[in-house]
Amino acid sequence: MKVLHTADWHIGQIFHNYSREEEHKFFFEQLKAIIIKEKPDVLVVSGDVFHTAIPTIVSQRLYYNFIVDLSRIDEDLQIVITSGNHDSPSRLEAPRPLWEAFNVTVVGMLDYHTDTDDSGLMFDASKIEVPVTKKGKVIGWVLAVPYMNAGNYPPIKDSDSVSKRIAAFYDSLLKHLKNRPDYDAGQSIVATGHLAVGNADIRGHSADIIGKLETLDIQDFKDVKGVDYWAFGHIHYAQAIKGIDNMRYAGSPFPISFNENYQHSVVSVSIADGKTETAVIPLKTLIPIVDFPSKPSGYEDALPYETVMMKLMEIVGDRAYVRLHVKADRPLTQADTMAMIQAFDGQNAMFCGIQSYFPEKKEGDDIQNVKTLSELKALSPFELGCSVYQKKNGEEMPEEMKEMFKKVCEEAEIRP
Ligand SMILES: [Mn+2]
Repeated sequence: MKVLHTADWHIGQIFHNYSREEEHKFFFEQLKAIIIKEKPDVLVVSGDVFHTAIPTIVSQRLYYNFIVDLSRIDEDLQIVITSGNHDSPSRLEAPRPLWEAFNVTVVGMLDYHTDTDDSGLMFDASKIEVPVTKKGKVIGWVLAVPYMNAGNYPPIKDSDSVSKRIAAFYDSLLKHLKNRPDYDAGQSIVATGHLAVGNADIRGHSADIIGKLETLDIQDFKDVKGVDYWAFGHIHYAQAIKGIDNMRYAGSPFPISFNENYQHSVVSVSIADGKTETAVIPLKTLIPIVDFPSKPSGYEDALPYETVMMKLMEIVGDRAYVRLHVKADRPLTQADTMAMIQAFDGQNAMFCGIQSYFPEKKEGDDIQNVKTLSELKALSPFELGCSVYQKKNGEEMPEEMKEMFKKVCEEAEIRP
């Protein structure tokens, strides 16, 4: 069985006020060419089809046109799409009966029972068991598992660990599949998921997102046997997971954030005679993301405003998303910021914000030495003001300003 694995499309994303429509079209053209060349039996899309739960009509049109187009270039191609945390499960799944006519299976959510069924499960497992057929014969299965909230994985005895519950859930799916009369051991099994594996390389995800990821422990997955390929989505950096054979994140098809400045790809998977081979197929990025002049490690190697401004003129003609990095050796005025934004006017480069780098806090800064509330209260407004100035600007308040500030403080204190 041959599988093409992709994920995290994020159709409809607005990136710093810019639409990604053209980039999605560019990716779809590449994906189409890859499918024509690779001839997979099934295309697996592991969640985050759309960027938002209520995609615009433009985004939906883009998606529908592309999937219909794909199903027409190859009548034998099956497509399996599952929801991610960004998708609305019900909205994605609503056209499920219509999609069947195009050989497309969409799973937005599990259908839960109020009680356990004959196979001891609290949900309809058959709904997510997708047979992959070739010339009328079932050659394999996709266990199309959508994104699930941690609380929605069925509980198991003697453990509330989310990780163990996820592993037990997949195990129960495999048992259910293998009990089907139309299952035989010669068929390949692919399992999807939209989740975060604990030992994955999470570059591409900003710190605040990581905090929200429910991670699962790879040790808990070691006893889940029988899956030929794990097709995961959620983490945007394409990678194979260490410790489990053939478990991969396909990664996003192009940078969804400034943290994703790396090679993007899709995965071609061949499963035959119980052996799985994967090949990473690189994708081209239409519009590069650029940290300009470069991403400094901190205040010391950042460049001052005037230098950045001067160099900026050399690159604004190039089509790119540009985020500026400026050394805050003096506070930027509103006019400075405006001048930077205006440098992009009528140019191909797209302004995506300014990051300022302030001096490192030094030992001995007054404010740093304050440990308790009573110590803070003991500082006069003048002392406090001076230390805030020093902290922000990395140098002592100039004498002239100190005198003016002292005057203001005294005048304020005289007032009843
Ligand atoms: Mn995503």
